[in-house]
Amino acid sequence: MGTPENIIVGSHVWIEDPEVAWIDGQVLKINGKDAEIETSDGKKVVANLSKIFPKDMEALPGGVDDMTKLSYLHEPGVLQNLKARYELNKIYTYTGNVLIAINPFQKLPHIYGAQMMQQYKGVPLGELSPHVFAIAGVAYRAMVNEGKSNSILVSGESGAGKTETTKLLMQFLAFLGGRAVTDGRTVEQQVLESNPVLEAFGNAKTVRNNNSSRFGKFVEIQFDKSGRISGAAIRTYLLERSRVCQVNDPERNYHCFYLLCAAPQEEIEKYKLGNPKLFHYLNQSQCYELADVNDAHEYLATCRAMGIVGISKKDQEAIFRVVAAILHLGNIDFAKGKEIDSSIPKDDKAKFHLKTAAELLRCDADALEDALCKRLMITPEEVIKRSLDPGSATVSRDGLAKTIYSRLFDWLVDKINKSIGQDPNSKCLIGVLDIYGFESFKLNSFEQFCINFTNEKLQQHFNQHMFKTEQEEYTKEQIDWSYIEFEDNQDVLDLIEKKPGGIVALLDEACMFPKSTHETFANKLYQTFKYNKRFIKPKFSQTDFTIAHYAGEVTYQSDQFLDKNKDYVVPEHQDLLIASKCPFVSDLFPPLPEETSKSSKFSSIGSGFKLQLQQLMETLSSTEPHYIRCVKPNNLHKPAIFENINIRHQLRCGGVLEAIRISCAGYPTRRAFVEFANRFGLFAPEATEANCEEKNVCQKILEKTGLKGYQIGKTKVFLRAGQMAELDARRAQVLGNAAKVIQQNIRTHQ
Ligand code: AD9
Ligand code: MG
Repeated sequence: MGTPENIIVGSHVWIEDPEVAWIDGQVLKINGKDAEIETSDGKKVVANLSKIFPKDMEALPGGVDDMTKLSYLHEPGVLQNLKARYELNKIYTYTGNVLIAINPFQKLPHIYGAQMMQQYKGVPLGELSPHVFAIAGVAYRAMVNEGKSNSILVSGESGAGKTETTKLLMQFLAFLGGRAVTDGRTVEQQVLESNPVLEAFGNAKTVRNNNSSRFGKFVEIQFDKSGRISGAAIRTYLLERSRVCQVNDPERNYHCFYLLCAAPQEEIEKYKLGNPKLFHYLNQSQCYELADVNDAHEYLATCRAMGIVGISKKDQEAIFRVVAAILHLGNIDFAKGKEIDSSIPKDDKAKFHLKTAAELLRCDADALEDALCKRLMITPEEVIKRSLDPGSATVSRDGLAKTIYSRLFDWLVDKINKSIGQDPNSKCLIGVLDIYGFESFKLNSFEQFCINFTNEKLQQHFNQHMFKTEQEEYTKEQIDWSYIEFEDNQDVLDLIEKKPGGIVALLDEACMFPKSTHETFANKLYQTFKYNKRFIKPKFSQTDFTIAHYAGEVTYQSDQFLDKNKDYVVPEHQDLLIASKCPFVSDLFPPLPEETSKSSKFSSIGSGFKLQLQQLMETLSSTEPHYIRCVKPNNLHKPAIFENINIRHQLRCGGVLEAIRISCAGYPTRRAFVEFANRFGLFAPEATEANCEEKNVCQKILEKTGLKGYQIGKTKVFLRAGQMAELDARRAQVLGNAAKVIQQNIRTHQ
């Protein structure tokens, strides 16, 4: 992307800066490959010419609404443009067909209301300011006109605004494809109301986002022949299970626990609840309330939304009974029993919660105690009841809580799907994907591994698609093109998912082998991938491993990988809940098929997830994709703060810059003939004066400049990376010379 040959003394340029990512300045001197630059904050710095980018001195103060309109398409230019727009509350910008959305962290009702929806209805992309509605509109029209399914992929890091964006997309699609009826439960209303229900049970406050989705979601909206919404299907991915039992300050558990504790008094008494501070699963963190959220109000709103998506009052009661039971489970503490290595409920308080949990789950209290404190050992000779020590009983208790909660979540998704209903005759759908972005924390475990695996998959899809549309534009303009190289991440995907021999497969193997530990697993990885350039063994660890992802290196701690990969319900827990007198509870635990319960055939979260992803990718590849990249402008969650370094990192991770690079490998700058002729007409005044056709004027100009490699299409000039900068430099020179001549003339005449 660099164009050092165009940089001369006096050029305005961008250079890298540790604080603001890129700073502008002016070249004072050039010594060989280095340039001395005076930056706009008054410093003098020396930088290699290859690290300097030309600055567009004619950039519009309010920025351009599409990055491809930038004269210089490079990282500092992109960042500058986004910043200029964000300062004016213009949070949306296109990069070709990709929409970049920067979280405003404030309500901007004027850009979303009914009036806006009306405005964006039926308007082609690019006619109005960039907007999520415009993207949804394009997808909808493409579907109606071409009869082809479309998808909208929303990505970005936690708190970047994916879920809010998804909801806006769904609102607009419901507006376009809804029926005029407002009473009763229409399909589109149910689709929209599924959001608050899933958020109550699948979202939680984290340090990154007060309403963080702890699961991935793909909503498939089906349409009939006339473009009306006729059905929908929601698929969810990998709910974070550990949060049910373990919450770090200042985060919270899932919203549903707190809103239930704020329910009307009658319910509180029925479920024997009270202040959330009383419950171990909630009081590990000191955060109980959310700013601007009233849990009592949320309880009622959630019940209302549940009603709309078709969950009966009776089922609602059962759902909350199970949620309350989980809170009581968490308060069953254990102490040492009489026998060695055995455990019993610690005190009267623990006994009370055990009894209450059993009552709420409609199962026998003694059976619950047994299921938590004992295990059956089946040997060829006999069945032995073995006791668990207090530590193991606690693990058993938490395991039960997590299993019940994740089954409850799956039940909700299933119920919503059944009640909205699928349209078997629908040929077209619009899929909306709201899935976790790339994650790299101080400590990274199995969850991050799966999340980053997802992102590798989506990145590959994105690259391939961007590349394809690039080529299509060239074909449309009838210009010659050759194959563009771009960095493929197939090698990372192979490392993770190849069968046999990829990390997921090796993890499964380790899980099936009883003597495995995370040390043996890590060792196996080190041996297998010794020469893999995407795999690194960190110097100072015997169990961590690093993957060189497309978005950067991430080091994973392997210690919980084996446990977290096991999708295993303890048979004692299964038996306990199947026996529940409440059909809702027993239905959460359908009996296992005979074979699987006997043979110890192991079911793996990693492989299951891999399969789900594979299906998702198949669905996506049968659709025309549209991309929205959400960006989080700062970590303070405050409006009007644009942190350059932070944003640059996200643009790099989201592949936005890679897409730009792909486009730079071809003909990144396109200019309509008129525009080009106006800007550079001064190189070929005779052609401009002769009133030639615009295309011919452009041709003349380009011939005169002696540039190589450009192309002239049907309506646009296509320039190679750096050529625009070169033309501008020459233009500045011509204009400068002209100015000098004028000045001299003025002087000689004085
Ligand atoms: V996570 O990966 O689920 O943790 P998301 O989904 O990317 O994350 P979310 O959509 O929940 O982020 O947005 C975070 C917060 O930013 C919201 O709760 C809003 O307060 C705020 N936000 C996001 N988008 C908008 C918007 N278009 N207008 C106003 C917004 N506020
Ligand atoms: Mg979200």
